Amino acid sequence: SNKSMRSDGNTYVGKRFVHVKNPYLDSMDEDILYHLDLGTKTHDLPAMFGDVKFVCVGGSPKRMKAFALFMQKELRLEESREDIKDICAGTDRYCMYKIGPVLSISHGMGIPSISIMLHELIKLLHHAQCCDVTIIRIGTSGGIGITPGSVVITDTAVDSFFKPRFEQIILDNIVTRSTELDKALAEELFNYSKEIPNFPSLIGHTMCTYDFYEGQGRLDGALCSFSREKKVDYLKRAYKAGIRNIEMESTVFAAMCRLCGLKDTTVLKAELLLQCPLEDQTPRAQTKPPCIGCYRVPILHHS
Ligand code: R2B
Repeated sequence: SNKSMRSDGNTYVGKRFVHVKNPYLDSMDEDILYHLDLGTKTHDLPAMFGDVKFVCVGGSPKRMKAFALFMQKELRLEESREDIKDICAGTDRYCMYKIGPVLSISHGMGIPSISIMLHELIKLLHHAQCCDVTIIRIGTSGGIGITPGSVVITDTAVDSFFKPRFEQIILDNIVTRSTELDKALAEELFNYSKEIPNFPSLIGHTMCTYDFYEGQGRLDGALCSFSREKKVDYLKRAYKAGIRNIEMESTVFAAMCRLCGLKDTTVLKAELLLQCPLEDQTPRAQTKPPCIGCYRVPILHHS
């Protein structure tokens, strides 16, 4: 059957288009995607992006360029090597590369930064009439009670209270949105990862915080008002609640993508040692940047 039911309550038959939920957009003469340096009047978005099927997003522009080059190799599109140019070169907010049906985009650090990018990306995919799009955040995270270097495939993103929700402030209201990710996609990626030797991976909940230091129980920020014991107690409780890593974007990513009809998950390399309760965090700067290996999961079987 080409019917699929998702936890957002929608049943999809046949092609699943990316939808926007804004009644004003249709009546706008032009939609300017400010931070991507693209627009509906200045660019032929269906011609440029209509064939996109996979969108991979990650924090740093350099890493997303490296990922694009890696994809080019994997998809054997190297002959067009000189074509690897930043589509968003007119702005230094984000970078974007297109390699066949794959888009690689950077989103910066934290919820506000990824949320601006996602608004404009979702509109872009909608204007381009893309369908059946899978979006994967590939990035870095801090592991809890797992071997450093493990890749955590997120089934559910949770907030700092371990709840599967994202609280979006809209004007002066708080609107709570669900942060369930696509469980079937997480399982699929996990199964693929098992085919790769020496590739420690697991499925778990990912906690998303608003801050890298106090919000993640770190003792090495400019401010720290809690004890080591309180930190360890918090992380132990997080572990018990099924959380295996911490980062700063997954709740808004999950909330926005599911509302707009994108298949979504996050594949995050847990790069810092946070083996609660035995070890303190290793400062991020002392750990190696994620290796190209952490990209392999989403790539291998979606060519
Ligand atoms: C992971 O790494 C960044 C902080 O160092 C942040 O963007 C995140 O989620």
